[in-house]
Amino acid sequence: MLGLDTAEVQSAKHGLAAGNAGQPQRADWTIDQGWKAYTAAEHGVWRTLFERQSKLLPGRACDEFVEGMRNLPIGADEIPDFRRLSDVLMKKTGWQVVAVPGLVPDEVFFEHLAHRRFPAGHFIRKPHELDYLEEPDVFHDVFGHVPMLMNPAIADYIQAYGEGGLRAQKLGVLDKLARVYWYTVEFGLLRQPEGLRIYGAGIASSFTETVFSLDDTSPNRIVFDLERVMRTNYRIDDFQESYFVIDNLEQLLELAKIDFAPLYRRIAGQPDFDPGTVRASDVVLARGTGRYHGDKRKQSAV
Ligand code: HBI
Ligand code: FE
Repeated sequence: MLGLDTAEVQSAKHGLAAGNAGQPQRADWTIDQGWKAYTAAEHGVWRTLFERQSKLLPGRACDEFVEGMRNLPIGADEIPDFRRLSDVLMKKTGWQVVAVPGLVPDEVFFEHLAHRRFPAGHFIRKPHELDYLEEPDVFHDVFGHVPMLMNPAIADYIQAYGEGGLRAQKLGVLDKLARVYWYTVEFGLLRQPEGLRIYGAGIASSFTETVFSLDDTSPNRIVFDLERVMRTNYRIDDFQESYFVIDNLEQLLELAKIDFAPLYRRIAGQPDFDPGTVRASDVVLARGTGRYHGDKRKQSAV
C-alpha cells in the first residue's frame, strides 16, 4: 500500500459505493463516512445545493426545520461530518447519524431507526443530477432529515416507525405503513399560523418540489387522515399528486402510540387509492388542477 494515502483508499471506496451498495462489510450495512476523502468538487456540489435551498426555504420550511438547522453544524462550506452531527443530536434527542452506501434493505433500515440511528448516504450526487437521484445521498439525508430529528416529536415518531416497520414486515403489510412514512416524514406539509409549511425531507431537500408542493395549483393538499393515507399509493419518480397536511408535529406522536394491527385488519382487502384521487370524505385544503401530471400522461401517450 506504499504510496496510497488514506484519502486515495477512501476515494476508491467512495467510487465503489456511490449508487451501488455491493456487498456490505458490516452486518448493519454501516460504513465509515470517510469525511477526509471528499473532494473539493464534492464539497462544491454540497455548496450549490445548500445555497439554493437555503434561499428558498425561509417562509417555506416549518419553524422546527429552521430551528433544527440553526442548531446543527450544517453550513454551506462543506459536507457535514456525521460525528459532529451526532454529538449535537445525541444531546438534544438521543439520535445519531450513521453512514451507509445508499439504500439498505428494509429490515436493516428499520433496525437502525428503532435504535435512534439515522442511516445517511455518504455519497453526494453528481453535478448533472442536482434535481433528481434514485438513492438518498448525503444532501437528502442530512439537509432534509437531520434538522427534523432535532425535534422531540419527530425523533420519537421515526423511532416508532422503525419498530412498526419490523412488525409490519412480519404481518406482510409493510406497503401500508411505508405510505404513512412517505406522506409524513418524506412529503409532509404542516399548517402553521402563517400558512402551509414543509416538514417532509423529500420536499425540503428538493429545489423543484419545494416550489411545486406549496405554490403550484396542480397538486391536492388534503388534511391528513391515517387510514386514508395507508390506502394511498405514491409516486417515487416524480412530484407527488397529493400532499397530506398535519396541524402540528405532536400529531405524529399520537400516531406513534396507535396500535396499527387493528387498522391493518380493517383495511385489508379494501381498495387502494391512486395518488391523485380526491375522495368525498377528504377534508380538502386545495383541490389540485392535476395539470402537471395530466400533461405528462398526455405526452407519454403520444
Ligand atoms: N435505506 N438508506 C436508506 N434510506 C431510506 O430511506 C430507506 C432505506 N431502505 C428502505 C426504505 N427506506 C424504505 O423502503 C422503507 O421505509 C420502507
Ligand atoms: Fe428520505
